[in-house]
Amino acid sequence: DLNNIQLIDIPKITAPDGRGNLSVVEKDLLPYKIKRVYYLYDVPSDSTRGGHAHKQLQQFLIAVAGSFSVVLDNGKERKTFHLNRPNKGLLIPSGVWRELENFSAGAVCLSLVSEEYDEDDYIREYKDFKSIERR
Ligand code: T46
Repeated sequence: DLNNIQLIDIPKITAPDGRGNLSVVEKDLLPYKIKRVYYLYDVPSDSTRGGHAHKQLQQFLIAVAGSFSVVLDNGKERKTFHLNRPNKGLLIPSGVWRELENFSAGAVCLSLVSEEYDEDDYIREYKDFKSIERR
């Protein structure tokens, strides 16, 4: 059910003396151990990233700079999330189709991931995704 997916607050520490903010992802925030970190940047505003689902992998996406949209699809419904704050993150469970779009200039999408890179974990054809989700 996509209604269980919400943006999660990342604790923010504001320096009392105007030195700015710091946000921290500690181990209890995510339901998995982080095995990999990658980030998307220099993404043209008209490009789409993602366009696949994962069999096992879970991930936490953060717009550490700029903004973008994440469209999630569980085979029955679609929901769009707007990520535009460095202290909010989107936890995407396995088995959910995702598309990232509308990248602003300078946007950086940080991804904290539960698995090592494995092309076999990807479902890259939407029709394959639909047929798996229907089972
Ligand atoms: C996701 C979205 C948000 C690697 O070699 N190692 C890696 O860890 C990753 C993530 C990718 N790659 C290679 C595989 C492709 O040849 O980098 C190339 C681009 O990967 P991909 O087309 O999967 O990129 P995105 O931005 O569409 O998807 C990525 C992640 O793969 C995916 O898990 O959810 O970012």
